[in-house]
Amino acid sequence: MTKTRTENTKLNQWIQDIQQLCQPENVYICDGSEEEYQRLAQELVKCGTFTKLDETKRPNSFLACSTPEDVARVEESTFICSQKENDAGPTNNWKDPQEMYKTLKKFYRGCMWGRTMYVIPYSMGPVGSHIARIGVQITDSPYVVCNMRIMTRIGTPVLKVLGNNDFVKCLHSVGRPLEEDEEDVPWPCDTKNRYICHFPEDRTIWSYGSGYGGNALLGKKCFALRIASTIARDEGWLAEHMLIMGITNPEGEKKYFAAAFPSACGKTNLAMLMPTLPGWKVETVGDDIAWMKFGDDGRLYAINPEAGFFGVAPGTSLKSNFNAMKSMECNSIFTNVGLTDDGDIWWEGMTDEIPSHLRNWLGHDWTPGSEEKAAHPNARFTAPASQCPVIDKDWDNPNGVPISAIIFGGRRSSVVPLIYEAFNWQHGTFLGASVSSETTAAAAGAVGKLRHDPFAMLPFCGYHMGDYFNHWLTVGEVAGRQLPKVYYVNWFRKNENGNFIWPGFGENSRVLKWIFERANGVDHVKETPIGNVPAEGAFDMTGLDLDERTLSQLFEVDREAWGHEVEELRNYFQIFGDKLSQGIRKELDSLESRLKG
Ligand code: SAT
Ligand code: MN
Repeated sequence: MTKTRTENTKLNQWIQDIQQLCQPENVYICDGSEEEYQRLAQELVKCGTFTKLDETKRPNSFLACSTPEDVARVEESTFICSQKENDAGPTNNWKDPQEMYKTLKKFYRGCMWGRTMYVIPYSMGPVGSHIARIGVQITDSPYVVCNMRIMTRIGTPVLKVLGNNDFVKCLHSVGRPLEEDEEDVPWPCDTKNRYICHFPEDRTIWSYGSGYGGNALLGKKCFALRIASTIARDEGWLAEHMLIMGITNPEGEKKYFAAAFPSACGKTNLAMLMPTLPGWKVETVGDDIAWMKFGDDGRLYAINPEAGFFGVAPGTSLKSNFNAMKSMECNSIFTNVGLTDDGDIWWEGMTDEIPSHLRNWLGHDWTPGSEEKAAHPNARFTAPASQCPVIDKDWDNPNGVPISAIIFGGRRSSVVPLIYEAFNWQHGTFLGASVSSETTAAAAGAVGKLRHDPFAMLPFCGYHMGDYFNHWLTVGEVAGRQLPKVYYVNWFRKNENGNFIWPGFGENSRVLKWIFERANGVDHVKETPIGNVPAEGAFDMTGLDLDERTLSQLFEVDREAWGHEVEELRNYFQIFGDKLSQGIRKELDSLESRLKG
């Protein structure tokens, strides 16, 4: 008999309650061991969810392909169920918690028939770190268990640290009960009834119907961002959609930056960047989420609450992200990519040489020129962070790393220059609030449409976004804090012919260099109405072959275009009503008058 109870009274009660509600065939508490992972992976191979990749090409790695309807986060089915509607705010879908519990209970009743109910104790952040938090996910998806084992720290050591304390309750079901003797499908889900629900006051997540990414791996967006952002508000810290990177200059001096970009805008690439500038080095702490707290010394310290990368596969290559490719050489899970004839994986942009034949993510024969894609545009790799060749030596440090700069950015084909710097924290908060980006395949819906995405947190903020801006302002008001400088970057500006004007990737180290030098107080800026840009000659362009016109376009601030931007923002900010902080209003007004000045 495997153990179905723990030493935590509340957890035992909860397991019992959910068992009664969902009526699984078995209950299993995950210990997090390698042996357990292998066993589950074998079962997944048996039922057709996993294809084992060739052991010599991609050791201990698997491919899973979802149904075509379950391929990304579903924002329209994502709900914040706070007691008061106004606490969810205008950017979230709200539902009354009691109503939602009632609705969902109907779906959950008997939803795990014929399945095993897995209980995954997990820590977001190094086990035992004062910044880390513990959650327990119940799920009927062994695919989710395997992914959670890579993405978080799971199992017995977590239960030990948890003791009899509280935890974030995360319930997940794919919503596909099995009748007696019914054979399972490779990707069980219930796409007609998907609900990703957050109950911030109860520190509870209930997710139903989807097995994909952020809908199902509840430690990631649901806990580490939506629930954690509400905890952070209550406790005075920050839970952010940010990568964390260490950067070292040729003299050996090191700093850490955190950077927020919307999903699929290159956070993973930036976090693992290989600088083209000689002597500079980038090391990775995290590629998606940062939890940050001010230390007693007044500095801001960040941990990566995750333990793995869940990165976008298409476009990732040895050229575009060498370190990501190395991270997924073994012990990885691939979802919705192509399977080559020799048992390895492939996606658009992975290699210059295109396989002459493969099985695509839909399970169809694929040859170059096929109408279908080899991989879904939101196909993902799940790889252990520890396998990243440039993982920072302090990535696992329970005390976190000190942050010297915060960078915001998005995909903007026009208007926004390569880089500019906020005048101060309040202005920086305004820059975060004004992030907008062209949409990507990370969420279901149209791609390439401009949408406001404040702090890159639009789909991830667990409470009223107006209160969230205010929280940022308040955090900066406490005396004695050394506030990081704030930046806004845009790698994606295009010229009149529709071509990117900035080479990006490793060349982005030039931008990082300027930020690094600014953090050291080097004073070479030019003030513009929107913020400081590098002064003439202050930005390292050595060895870059860019024409004069492009150079001037990179840092160009077009007053007329920015005038429209201000109008647009003023219009957008109206949705926050009374909750829009004075500080943000003031910054918008000042920007407008500087543009006119
Ligand atoms: O939320 S996911 O983990 O599926 C990916 C993302 O949107 O960044
Ligand atoms: Mn993300």
